[in-house]
Amino acid sequence: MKHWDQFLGPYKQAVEELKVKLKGMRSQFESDPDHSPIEFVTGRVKPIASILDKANQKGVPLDRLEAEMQDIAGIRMMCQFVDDIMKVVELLRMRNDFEIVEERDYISHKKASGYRSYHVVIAYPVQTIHGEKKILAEIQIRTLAMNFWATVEHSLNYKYKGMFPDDIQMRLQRAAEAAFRLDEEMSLIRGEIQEAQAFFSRNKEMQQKN
Ligand code: 0O2
Repeated sequence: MKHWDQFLGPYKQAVEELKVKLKGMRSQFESDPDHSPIEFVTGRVKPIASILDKANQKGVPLDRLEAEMQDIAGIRMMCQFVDDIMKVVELLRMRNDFEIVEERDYISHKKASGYRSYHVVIAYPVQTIHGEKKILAEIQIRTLAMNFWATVEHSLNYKYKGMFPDDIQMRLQRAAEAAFRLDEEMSLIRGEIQEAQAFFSRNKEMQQKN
């Protein structure tokens, strides 16, 4: 257990630091006339049981985890609109506090499961008492609709261990299509939504001042 604490320490630190930094990007948009492409940010360190399961499934020896498992540190950035996703990716590409090592576009190329999301794998330098340590972290960028579907599918996957009964499989596929259509519809009335949101936050500001 002490070994796991030591191994996961830099990942925990990376997740905490990245959450502060990427939430900071959202706060900066609050004082900017542009609409924030980031709705909210979450992060987690993969639980030990999931690390072991995935290593087992993929045949990764435990001494290769650091080099081969890219999502022990995981960050999610949620957006309102599909177009916001590439804006967030551009913002990540401009940063110089980490290096992008890989990008996976499951939006243009959705997975057979119906999963959609944009993954950016980064090498993030963590400062430790033994010096700098670069760790891999995966940033998943998705819309609220994509996140809803992925969260539900993930729970069902956990229950059925990937062996979905036919009716559930069919419903999940239909739900994935519905989430896709929801994203399309929201994109079409994006201007209206943003105007209403700007009006709402101006009103809130005025009320706070009075
Ligand atoms: P958790 O519990 O989220 O940590 P592979 O497992 O081979 O598909 P690989 O090579 O690690 O994946 O890379 P990938 O697909 O870019 O990233 C894996 C992570 O993406 C998963 O982590 C999920 O978070 C998410 N993901 C990928 N495919 C799906 C999917 O079909 N459904 C859902 N709900 N999420 C998906 P873990 O380790 O599976 O899980």
